[in-house]
Amino acid sequence: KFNGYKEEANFESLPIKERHELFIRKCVDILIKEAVFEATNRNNKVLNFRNPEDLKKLFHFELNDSPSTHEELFELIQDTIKYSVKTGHPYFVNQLFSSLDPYGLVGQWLTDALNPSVYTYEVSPVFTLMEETVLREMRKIVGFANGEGDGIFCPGGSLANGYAISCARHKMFPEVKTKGLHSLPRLVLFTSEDAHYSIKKMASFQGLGADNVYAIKTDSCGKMDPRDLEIQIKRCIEEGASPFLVSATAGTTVLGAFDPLNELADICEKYHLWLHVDAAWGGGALMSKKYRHLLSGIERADSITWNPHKLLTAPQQCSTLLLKQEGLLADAHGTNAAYLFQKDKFYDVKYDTGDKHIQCGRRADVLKFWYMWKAKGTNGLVQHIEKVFENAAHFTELIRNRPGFELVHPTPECTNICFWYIPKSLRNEKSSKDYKERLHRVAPAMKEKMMKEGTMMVTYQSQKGNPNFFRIVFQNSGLNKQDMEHLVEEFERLGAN
Ligand code: ABU
Repeated sequence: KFNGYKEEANFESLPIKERHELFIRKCVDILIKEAVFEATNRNNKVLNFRNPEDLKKLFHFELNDSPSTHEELFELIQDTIKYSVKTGHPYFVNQLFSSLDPYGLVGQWLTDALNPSVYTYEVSPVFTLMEETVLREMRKIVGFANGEGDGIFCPGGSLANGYAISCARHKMFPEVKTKGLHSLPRLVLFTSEDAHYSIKKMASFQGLGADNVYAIKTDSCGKMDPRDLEIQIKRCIEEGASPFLVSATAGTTVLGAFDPLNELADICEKYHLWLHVDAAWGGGALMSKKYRHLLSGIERADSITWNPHKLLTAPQQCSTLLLKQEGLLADAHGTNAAYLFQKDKFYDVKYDTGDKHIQCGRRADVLKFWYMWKAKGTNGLVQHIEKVFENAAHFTELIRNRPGFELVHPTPECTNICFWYIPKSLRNEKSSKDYKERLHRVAPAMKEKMMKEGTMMVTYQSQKGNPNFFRIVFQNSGLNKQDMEHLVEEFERLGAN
């Protein structure tokens, strides 16, 4: 029943400390075997899907008055692994994160073993200085002079985008901090129609209102149209509202498009607007001389969201906000809680960084990324990025002229590739009236089949009136050309009819 994970015969007679040690060692054995190696083995499934009602019956979710035995706890670990999606599996190409980096994993485990909260230097001396080091290095890579500026680790890219909105607003209207929204004119921000939904969400959350996020047209690649941006800024001014921020995207969520940052920066300078770049997804390309041109002009941004848990495959979560102006985060969000951020401490209190954040307790998301970076060196990160871009290009060429595949855009810029799979039964039906409707139903049906069989995971969506199409995402540099061929053939197998 317990797959060999039993307690020792003399377990009950051992002192509690030894019992805990044995328990932890056995759990780590299970994790290494089942959550790391078996979970990333190509011969095993990506997932073992069960409908919620069935999973409720199969899994002991309920909480009890009496304690569970260690053997029951081992079984719960195994069941958690069994029914979870193996996001480190090479064929989990569903999301803008994947892969299982051994150094990142150890960094994550070390973080959890030390259980820090990064608000004060007194509680998190090492993590505070690690954050300072990593954020400065990232700002250097972005191209901010000498890596100067400010930055924070955030719980996800959406929150990082929210911080950017808050800083931009504070810079223009510092009185908002004390007087609130009543003191302000109607503020408007601009982002492309393909931008991440968090921009709207954060505008609502901060009381600006989703209607005051003006959606700017994109071209056929998904890039923001600078001419439409200027038209919308002028419209906003004519309406008597106050434009304050443009949020550009470097690597859109679906198509992977990079907005023309230099042109947008020119417009922001002309109208004195804050330029934010949401490079949560595409920021990793900055590591490579070969691909950083995609983000040309990013050094002109006032703020940047960059998530190392995406293209750079740090374990979830690892999101950053980088700012050009030092001190703005603390000015906008600091409240000087006297019980935590005492000004009369014996060390330099500039290292008590917690008041820049809107949260109090905060995980040390830096360690896993710093540790990976140490393990691979910057050169290793560059090689990783170049490999995933090569993989994406290889996959694109494999499907470009292959019967049944049709690219949504012929030259994807990032490593997310969007395409339709057209089953044989539909291949000669393009002119029929209900073609789009029938094609729209293909991706959900194939997705259901792939989830139930557990052989791979690739997401789909419709966008701008297009019928549902697949978006496959490459950021695991452990994948090779055979994997690309396997994935293509798997689409053909699942779509056969
Ligand atoms: N920013 C979250 C992206 C989610 C995804 O499409 O993978």
